[in-house]
Parts: sequence; structure tokens; C-alpha cells
Amino acid sequence: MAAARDIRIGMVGCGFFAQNHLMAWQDLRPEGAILSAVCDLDESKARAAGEKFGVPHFTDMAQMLDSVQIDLVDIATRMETHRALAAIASERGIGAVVQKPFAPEWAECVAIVEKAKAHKAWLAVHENFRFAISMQKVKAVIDAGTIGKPNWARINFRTCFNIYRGQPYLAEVGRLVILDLGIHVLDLARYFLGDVERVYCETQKRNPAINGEDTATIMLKHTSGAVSVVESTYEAKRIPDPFPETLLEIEGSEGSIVVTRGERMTVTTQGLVFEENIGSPLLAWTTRPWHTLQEAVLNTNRHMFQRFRDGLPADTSAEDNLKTFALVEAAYESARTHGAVKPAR
Ligand code: NAD
Ligand code: 89V
Repeated sequence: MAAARDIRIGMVGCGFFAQNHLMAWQDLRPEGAILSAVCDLDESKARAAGEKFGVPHFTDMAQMLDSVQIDLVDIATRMETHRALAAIASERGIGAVVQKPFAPEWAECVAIVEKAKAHKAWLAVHENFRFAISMQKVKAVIDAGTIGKPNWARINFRTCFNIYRGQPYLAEVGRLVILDLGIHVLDLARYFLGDVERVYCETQKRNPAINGEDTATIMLKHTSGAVSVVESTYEAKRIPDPFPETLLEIEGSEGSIVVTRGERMTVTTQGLVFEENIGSPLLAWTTRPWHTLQEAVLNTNRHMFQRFRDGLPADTSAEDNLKTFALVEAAYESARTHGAVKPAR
């Protein structure tokens, strides 16, 4: 059987979170993902990444793509830049993975998808919470039918970790916790319980020092009939702080799954109880407390380059992520109108 072809990766954005993308691409080199160039507007960041990973560096994405043979570009810049950068890849027929949030608002997300479709370019969103080993194990229990048909869930990411230290811009944005954090938990709700027909949301701004909402409590009615509560906050003052763990309770017709702090999963089925530690292993380059997300990045990068190489859509394809982004917009609309909202997708 012929060896699978190598995929040449171009990294765009060498900032705070992109360091995890870069380390993950380095780990995936033996599997055929070949980091081939890096790019950042900030020449010092581009140079540092190029020197660290032994690849040419650029300050202009178009120049990188016109100078180095790239098959798949990984765009880990902030959301305001995603439409323009994704277009540069799509217009060249080059595949792209775009970090979350896909874009600042719905219409831009749709425009990015339409552009990629027009150029028949492969496009996905790096929505990685579902790729964490812990969430993969929860999904496996559901898919095995162990708890029967899921019909209720509470999925929450409640923290007071100082996320503003690494991402200072989050203190300034007008739409914060749903667009930055709730977007991940809403994607998990879809992943575990399927598509959504109705959204109700209340938001709060409990931290006077920041601009956007810092707490969102969202109720979802899924097309399956299931109901879920999706919670996200940066203002949960509790010790120990579970950051960056997603905790959950999923109930079904035959049992339940509960994930508590320390990523301990308790499964109840047919009157029996099973417990398992489902936490992420520490890798050579991952460090607490970010290790759960860092391992998720490695799993996500592997998924992306393998699906691209095999000519298949990613689980979190741009088209799929529109359904998650539609929940984000529906939640904001519900918080504004104080009524239930039908999502656009
Ligand atoms: P950052 O500001 O630290 O890094 C962004 C980098 O992009 C900067 O170095 C900037 O110079 C560069 N850049 C901007 N425009 C560019 C352009 N046109 N061409 C090349 N480079 C350009 O931001 P960050 O905190 O690393 O966040 C980046 C993205 O990652 C955000 O969308 C954020 O929501 C997301 N993020 C995701 C996770 C996760 O996946 N779990 C975690 C944290 C952040
Ligand atoms: O993972 C993220 O997208 C980050 C976090 C939610 C951890 O703050 O922005």
C-alpha cells in the first residue's frame, strides 16, 4: 500500500495560542504533517517561530503562499482577520483551518464559507474542545449506547482563571463569554446531543473591570427532544478552580455520564456504576493548567491534516461550525429580547 502523501503546513499567526499549534505540528511531523513556513505581521514573532522550528518566516501570508509550497494553512490569528486570511488561501485553492471564533459575527462566517465553496477550497474551524481526550471518551460512551438515548444535559465551563493575562484583548471586546468560551461549550452540546431548534439565554456582567458579558446561562431544546443547559463564565470564584476542564452531566434513557473536577468520569448504566480518570496526559511540551487544551490542539491538528489529506471534510468543517456559530448568535439575540430564539442553522 503506497505511503500516504506528506501535507505541507503553513502557520499564520505566531502569537499566544499559536505556540500550541506549532508544537503540535512539530509532534505530527513523523505522521506526515510537515510544518514548512510560518507567518506573522510582527516580524519578531515570525522570526522567533521560524528559527525555533527551522522554517522560513514571512510577515505576509500571500507572500508565504507564493514563495513556499503549502498544502494546508493553519490560521491562528484573531477573529477580525479570519475573513481576509481565509480568502487568501481559498483564492489559491489552498486548504485552511481557521481558529475560533470563525469571525466576529454571522454574516462574515457565511461569507467565508461561500468564498471557499466558490473556489472549491477545503475549509475547517479549529474548534478543539470536542477533540480533548476527555470529551472523546464521553462521546464514545454515548455512541456505544451505554446510557441509551441522551435526553438531558448540563455542560459547564465555570472558572475565574485569569485568562486576560495571556489574552488581554478579551477585557476589551464587546461580546465576550459566549463568543470566546460559550462557543466551545455550545459545540460540545451539539456534539453530544445533536442539533438545536430553540435557544434561551441570560447573560450577566459581574466583573466591572471588563467591557463584555462574563457570564452566560443558556438553555437549548435539541431536535431530538433533549434539553441541555450550557454554562460559561469567567467569574466563578471557587477553589480549586477547574480551569480549563469542561464539567458535565448527561442523562439518557438507560443511564448517565458525570464528569467532575479532575476529569473523573462516572458512568451509570443498567444499575451499575463505572468510574474512570479521563484526563489528558502531560506531553513533553504541555504544562498545567493548559495541558488539557494543548492535548486537544494536538488531536485537532491530527484530525485536520488527515481529513484534508484524505479529501474528506473535518468534523468541525466550516459548514458544520456555522451551526455552532448560529447558536452563539441566537444566544445573544435571546439575551437581548428575553425570548427563545430559533437558530439560523
Ligand atoms: P494573539 O493576538 O496573541 O496572536 C495573534 C497573532 O496573529 C499576533 O501575533 C498577530 O501579530 C498575528 N496576526 C494578526 N494579523 C495577522 C495577519 N494578517 N497575518 C499574519 N499574522 C497576523 O492572539 P491569541 O490569544 O493567540 O488568539 C488567537 C486566536 O486563537 C483567537 O481567535 C482566540 O480566540 C483563539 N484561541 C483559541 C483557543 C482554543 O482553541 N482553545 C485558546 C486561546 C485562544
Ligand atoms: O480556549 C479558548 O478559546 C480560550 C479560553 C476559553 C481558554 O479562554 O479563549
